[in-house]
Amino acid sequence: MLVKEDLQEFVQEKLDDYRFVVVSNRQPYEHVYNKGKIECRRPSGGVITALDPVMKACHGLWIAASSGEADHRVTDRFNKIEVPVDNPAYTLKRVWLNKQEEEGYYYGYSNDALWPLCHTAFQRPFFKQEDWQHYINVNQKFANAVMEEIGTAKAFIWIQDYHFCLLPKLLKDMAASNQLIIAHFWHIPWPSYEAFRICPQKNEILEGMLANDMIGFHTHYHCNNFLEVVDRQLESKIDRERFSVIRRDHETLIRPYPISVDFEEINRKAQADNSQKIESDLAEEFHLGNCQILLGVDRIDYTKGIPERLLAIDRLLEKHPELIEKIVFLQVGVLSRIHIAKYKTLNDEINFLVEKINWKYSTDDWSPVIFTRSNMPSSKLLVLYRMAQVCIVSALHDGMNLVAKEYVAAHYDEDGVLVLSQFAGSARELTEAMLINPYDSEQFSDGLYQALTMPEEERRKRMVKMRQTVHENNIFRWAAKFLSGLLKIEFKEQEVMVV
Ligand code: GDG
Repeated sequence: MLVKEDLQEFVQEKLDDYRFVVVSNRQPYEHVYNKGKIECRRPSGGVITALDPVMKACHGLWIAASSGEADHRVTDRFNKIEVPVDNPAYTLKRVWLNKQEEEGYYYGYSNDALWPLCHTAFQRPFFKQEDWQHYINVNQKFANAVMEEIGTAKAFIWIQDYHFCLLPKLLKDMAASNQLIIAHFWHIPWPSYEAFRICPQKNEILEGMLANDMIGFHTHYHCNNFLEVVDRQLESKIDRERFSVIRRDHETLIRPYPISVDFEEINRKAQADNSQKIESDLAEEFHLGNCQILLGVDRIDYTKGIPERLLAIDRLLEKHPELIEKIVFLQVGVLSRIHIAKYKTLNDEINFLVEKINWKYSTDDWSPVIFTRSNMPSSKLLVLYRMAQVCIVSALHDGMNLVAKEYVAAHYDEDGVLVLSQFAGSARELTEAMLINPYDSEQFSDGLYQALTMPEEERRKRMVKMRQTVHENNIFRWAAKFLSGLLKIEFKEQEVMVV
């Protein structure tokens, strides 16, 4: 197992001459007003969950878009702030976007075009010329922010996700030759050629991305899709032996690195001293009584399969009325991207289903579904994971899905059953989960029933195995493997672990 200190040492040793810079759209900490006072909050989302522990270990610079109304009040004249505020470990530089940029680049091109294009969730992507123009401008704005920080110094730039397809090329064009090592991690699925070819800006996107020295995906499957798309779309050489693309004398390595979570930290926090108190508060807040808890935790997004999950709960209670008053399904669902019409419709659909199911089965002091939209503090969330007998991850398509791994890491009691969509990247590693097809209500609801009635011995056997997997393949190992892959060093864990 690789720990935080090993990654720290590895970065110091191998990237010592280089500034370490991460670029993402979402920032790891935002400042907001609460009752007239400035408060620092952690936004929800997989990229932040994964990268924050890495940055705490590596002490680099993270450049991201501002998102909190009080952000500007706490940053210095270079738009920077040391974070986390109570125990600074790295620097956050904020980029300010105006309303039109946010609308066009974030809600428009990133999330109404690229997001549905890359996920097979049967939602049509919209490609609007003005959104694309904002996407270009914002990528340039981030390129300027990076260059403003690094000047002529050598730097390793680690770009996150689909918001920045053009950034690698913009940076390479602006920097001196050999000044930058640039790598990109793509957190969502990469689609097949058939799906990708509808994108009007496909060549610009591929050209931009192939300025990277390496592109990482969660799975081999996404790597193969990417290579196939490049092969069919651009004049280039695909080196199947080295798993790379060569275009105009520049080589881009394509590699699968399944992302993960900070197992040790989650495991520790889930059993913190105050966890008993948090547990009883949660039971009271959500009227959980003695019911068996089935838990869902997601950003409200059509890729996460939340209506499908509700339909499976409905079917479960239809087939097994003996579960009435014995179980409760608690969904923690933070609102996300609500300016996009599809998300508004999804929200209405979820509300309708929750009401319908509760109307159908509620008794005097019991309702089967509890839905909370508040962003839960992680101390509470980790205890809730541990309290839940079953965690339901029913994504229609997901790059990885960290909720699945967090649930496993929080179950220090080695109990609990993970019901996991076969279409989430995590299903490839967590094979001891109860795998379901979210589109198949019958099989899905049968999976839930099996999870609820699984003998203890079987539950423990599966959970122990999954915990070993997440413990071993933790977030520090992911980062170290990614970086060593990039530096073309043969990854030898023993070497990295020497203190
Ligand atoms: C993208 C890819 C890939 C959610 N609600 C609360 C809360 N969360 C946290 C969870 C988890 C994170 O948000 C969600 O991560 P996911 O991986 O499930 O999903 P995406 O945001 O879609 O992430 C995904 C990921 O990138 C990483 O590569 O796995 O496939 O789509 O950490 O815990 N956290 C807190 N309160 C909440 O209410 N504290």
